Amino acid sequence: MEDTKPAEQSKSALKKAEKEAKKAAEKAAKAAAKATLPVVGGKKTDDIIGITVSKTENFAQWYQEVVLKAELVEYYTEISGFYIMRPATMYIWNVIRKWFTERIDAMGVEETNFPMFLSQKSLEKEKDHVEGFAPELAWVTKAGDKNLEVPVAVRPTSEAVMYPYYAKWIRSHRDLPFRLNQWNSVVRWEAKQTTPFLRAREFLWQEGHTAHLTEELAGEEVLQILEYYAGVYEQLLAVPVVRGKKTENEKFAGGYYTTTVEGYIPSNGRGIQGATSHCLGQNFSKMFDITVEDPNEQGKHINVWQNSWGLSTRAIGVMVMVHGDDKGLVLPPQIAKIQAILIPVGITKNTTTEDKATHQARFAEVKATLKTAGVRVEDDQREGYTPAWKFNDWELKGVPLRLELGPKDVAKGVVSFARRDSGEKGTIPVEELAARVPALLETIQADMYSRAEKAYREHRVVVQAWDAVVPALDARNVVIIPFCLDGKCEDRIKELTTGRADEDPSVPEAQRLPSMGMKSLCIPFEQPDGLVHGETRCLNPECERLAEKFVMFGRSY
Ligand code: 87F
Repeated sequence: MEDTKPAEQSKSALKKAEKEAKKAAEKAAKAAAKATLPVVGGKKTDDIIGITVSKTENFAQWYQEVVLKAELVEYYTEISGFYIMRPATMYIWNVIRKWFTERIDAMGVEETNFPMFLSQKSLEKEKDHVEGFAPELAWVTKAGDKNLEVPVAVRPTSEAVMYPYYAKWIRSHRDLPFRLNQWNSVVRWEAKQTTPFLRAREFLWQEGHTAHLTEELAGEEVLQILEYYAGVYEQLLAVPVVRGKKTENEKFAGGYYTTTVEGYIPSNGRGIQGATSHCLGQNFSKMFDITVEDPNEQGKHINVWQNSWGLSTRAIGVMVMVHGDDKGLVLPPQIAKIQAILIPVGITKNTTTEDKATHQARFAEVKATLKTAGVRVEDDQREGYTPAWKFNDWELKGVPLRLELGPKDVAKGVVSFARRDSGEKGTIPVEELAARVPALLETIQADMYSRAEKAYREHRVVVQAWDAVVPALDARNVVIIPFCLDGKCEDRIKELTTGRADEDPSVPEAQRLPSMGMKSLCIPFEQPDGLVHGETRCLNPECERLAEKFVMFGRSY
């Protein structure tokens, strides 16, 4: 090959690359064929329109079917662990983005966009905390057919990308607070099983990175942001969360302390981290040399106090898991692109032309009235589908309110409705629509939150006897226990609660509860009564220490 001309050489390289690409594509297609949903009753479940398993019977498959069939995501079968976010998802994400942006704007946070690649060198700066995450880094090693002189990593988070520039831009205490936020995607090459929204190899999030003069100022912001994260969950997604602080074991290793909002999935009793707001302390400002001159002492430099905070599309997955039912997705009205779907009913071949015309006119009026009232309403006048088929279709997609208008309704001057969340049905007089429908949507939002809040409250149990811990977990609870806060003790608690009961072959696999041990979810800011300092012992029977705090533990995502 030595005497082949360069042009030919690159031609053959191209051919080789093409061949390899073709092979890879064939392999991916095979994997794609396997990645479809399982077979039920001789039919592939993805050929059946509705959800084929109940949420209680097989939660994992139920979830997969809901996110696919409600058209939130599609599997990107080319590369495993990646998902396509379809418009239904992006609508929700954009509502969250708008709500959160309004609030951080008001705080003075500005929007930015940094490159998606990290150099080896900048990674080395924060070596200590990167070490643990190294297996998840994705590297680009080639451009075209040439190896890069220095490979670059795809950002898994942007501290190491951004902070060299913070060092450059932050000069004086007058530059503080310095606050930037970006909405982007990050890549973490997860080795664990991936799940749409909850654990994907690429996900959307916002990451805020700020710098302050003092610990106190940084601390205030940490809590302010945490409250907004709670707001995203509670006010938009109708999902309750517990606010708290992470233990040393569970905090972001590079930071000073981590605050978190923790959610709960009733179907399997697992806890799930909702979003985190970290105070990084001066750790990164020391690593990256981000300093300002001390306003009180000329010539003296102080390292800034930094925070970072992030909320990802995982929130959407939590919402699906909490609210969905056997018919599919159930959307809280706040985040529903279509809040009410108006469907014509009772029109048959026997309906007179005149009645049809009157119905058409009323139908259009109803829709216009609702639009004017600020309701996100659509109508479904598709030909060739029965009303019943349409009902199922919109239920699957989670539309909060179904409105039906038939000749009988027209005669009575009403519109019939059916709530997606509760199934409740009724009628609303046409002249009251503009007031009643928005009110009903608010009620739906509030009721969805209340039901989820009740489920969480009832499954968040204070446990003061060690032997009651595993049974409480098996009953799908998260537990709040007196704990010494020691990291080794926490590791031991995980070991001690890792059980085998669910490996029992006599129990059908789908019904087996997770055997995993529990980890700490957070130290709730709101502490239950009953811990006597200097008296109450740590609940771990092997632990000799006194309890410092009530800590929420659970099996978790
Ligand atoms: C995975 C690979 C490499 C989490 C990783 O939480 C690095 C990391 O640094 C990593 N997974 N983290 C911690 C992220 C901390 C922090 N960053 C800004 C956030 C919120 C947004």
